[in-house]
Amino acid sequence: MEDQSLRRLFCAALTYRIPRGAILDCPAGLCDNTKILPCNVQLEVNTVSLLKTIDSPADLKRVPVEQFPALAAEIREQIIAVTSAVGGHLSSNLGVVEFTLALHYLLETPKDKIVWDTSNQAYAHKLLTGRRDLFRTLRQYGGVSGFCKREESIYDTFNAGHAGTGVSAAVGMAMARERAGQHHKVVCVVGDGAMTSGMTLEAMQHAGGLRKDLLVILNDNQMSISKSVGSLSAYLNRTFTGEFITHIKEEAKHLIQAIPLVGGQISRMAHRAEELAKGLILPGLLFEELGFRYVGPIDGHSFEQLLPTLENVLKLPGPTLLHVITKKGLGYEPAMKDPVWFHACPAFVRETGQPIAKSAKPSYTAVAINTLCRLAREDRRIVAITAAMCDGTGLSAFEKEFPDRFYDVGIAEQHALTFAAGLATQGVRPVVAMYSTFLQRAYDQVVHDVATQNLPVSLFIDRGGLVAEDGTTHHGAFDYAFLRHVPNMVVMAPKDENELQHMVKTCLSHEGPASVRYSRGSVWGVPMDAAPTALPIGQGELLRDGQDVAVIAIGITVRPALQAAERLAEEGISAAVVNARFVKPLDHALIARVAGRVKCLVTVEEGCRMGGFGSAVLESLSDQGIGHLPTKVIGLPDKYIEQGPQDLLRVQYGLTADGIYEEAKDLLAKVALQVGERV
Ligand SMILES: Cc1ncc(C[n+]2csc(CCOP(=O)(O)OP(=O)(O)O)c2C)c(N)n1
Repeated sequence: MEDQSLRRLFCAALTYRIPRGAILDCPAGLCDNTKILPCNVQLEVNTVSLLKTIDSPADLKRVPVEQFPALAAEIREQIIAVTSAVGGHLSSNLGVVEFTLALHYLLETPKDKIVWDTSNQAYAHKLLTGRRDLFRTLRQYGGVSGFCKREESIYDTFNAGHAGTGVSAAVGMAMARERAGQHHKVVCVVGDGAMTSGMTLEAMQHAGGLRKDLLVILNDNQMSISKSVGSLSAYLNRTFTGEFITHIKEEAKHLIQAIPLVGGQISRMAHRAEELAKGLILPGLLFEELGFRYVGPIDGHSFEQLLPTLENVLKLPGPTLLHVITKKGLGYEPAMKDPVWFHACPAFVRETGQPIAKSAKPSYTAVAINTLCRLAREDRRIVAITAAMCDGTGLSAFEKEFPDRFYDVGIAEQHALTFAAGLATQGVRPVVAMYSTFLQRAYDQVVHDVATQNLPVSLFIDRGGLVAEDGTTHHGAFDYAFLRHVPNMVVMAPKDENELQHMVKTCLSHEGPASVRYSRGSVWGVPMDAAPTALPIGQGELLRDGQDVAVIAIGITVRPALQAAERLAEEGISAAVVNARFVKPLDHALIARVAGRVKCLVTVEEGCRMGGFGSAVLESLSDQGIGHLPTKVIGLPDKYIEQGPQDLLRVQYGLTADGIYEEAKDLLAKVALQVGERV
């Protein structure tokens, strides 16, 4: 067969090995010689490769269906090899290989649209849609994104990274199709975790009312990152435990006993009840009530079930929900055993599943949550809330110690904040630990529910600033800017882990809303004070005095600011360094005092420049009549920041000691020039 010989041609044994610290060309041509693989990993491609024959979904259609299991195995192999080298969302991706193949086999993409909710599970999709050879650059600077990106491929229909946006986007695409009089399919794949998010439910009920053709595939692996929580996931889970089915059978048995002599008929009823319980009542009823035709559940790893079912449901008119059961981590033993760790894991040793690099120092996350636990031991009013990020936010430690004071609300950031506000009205001291990027979704709840009422809700903003490989959708770039203008809000960021423990205490001692923002990664390793102490609200600290230039820094940027000042001092330039501690309330008096002594100012923040900390300093200078002082604001520019190692991105955006030093020198040179011109 021609196909086969073609395949054999492609299947020349190919093994590429990438040595430790290999220097490879940046795949996107964005930079020269980027070090893109951090460790000694061997990427072995199957010697007989089906995958190598697939450059687009059109090629997949030529693969005989009997070979799909072999192809699925090869895709898994690739995903495991690359993820073990660079980290990534392993368990979710291993769970969707079969139905990704089935979808691309049956649909006419890119004419037909697949929307991947969150899109952390789109690796197989990427491998099948022309990104196979670049896949080894996954999540690296200039490389393939770990999420869907329209700018990366025409097969990526919608950019994502945050959960719960998929169905909304798909409904929009379906309505655009109707408006244009077109007839292609629109399919959205959404996980059972994301299904519980408010946005998904809003979109489902909208779609149900519109009654236009749309297929939603519920990828039910019974896991969000951790175990799915809440009544909806309990509703879905009952299918598997069989509890509900057993209950129905029991009821039917009672019925038989209650009505003698009609056993045959009743046993048929019992059977029907079981059928209903399996196929319609449970879990379909909820979706049917939302206006969706419910089909399933089916085995998401069985091509025998997937292919005919999908083929049929794709022909059904109106909104349809296909319920597919999958197993997270399938095909890699360690990921099956620990799907939570492998949900989004760093590079690991393939043979053992152990992380390649372990930091000897704790993370900022751990310091914040350890301090919280310490304070919670003394104050019974303290409770902690996460929105489906129990491990990521470190709150698993709090849950372990205080299980009845811990709430995982699911992927429901908006609810998390208003829930906290409700608790706070009743004298409880809630702490919401959330990544900066996900807090964006709860902006109105901070403004409207927490801050208007000046409620003592503490926000522990994790992953503030650059987060590295997750890239654009996950950098915590905006929190300073979107919190500092909220009345009543206290906005803090510590210079180191010792100050972090004090800020945790400050948050919990403050009788109003307060936030503390910390970075992803390991702490500096400074000595820790014996006990956390509340800081005076709105008081910064002058770390070093100077007469030429003052660097006013916040959070993680204070240390490089100090290093820059040392370098400047070596050249005879006297630089003051202020640790602002508070973005709000700002220490206006300290800023004025320092500004009065120097020729120019530099502000530094690992956040967006527009409206952020530097803007706050400029406003303060202006308000105090010293707006004429030449000032340079260092921070993230007005664009979405790409993926890449934190260190590399910090260099790129001038957030290192060198970057601050250069800007200070540059500004001083400009000032000198102006003075010279005036003279
Ligand atoms: C708004 C938002 N909150 C939290 C997250 C973090 N997060 C990423 S994937 C995920 C779990 C998604 O679970 P599910 O939808 O079931 O998909 P699975 O990964 O299990 O396939 C979470 C909570 C996110 N991406 N977006």
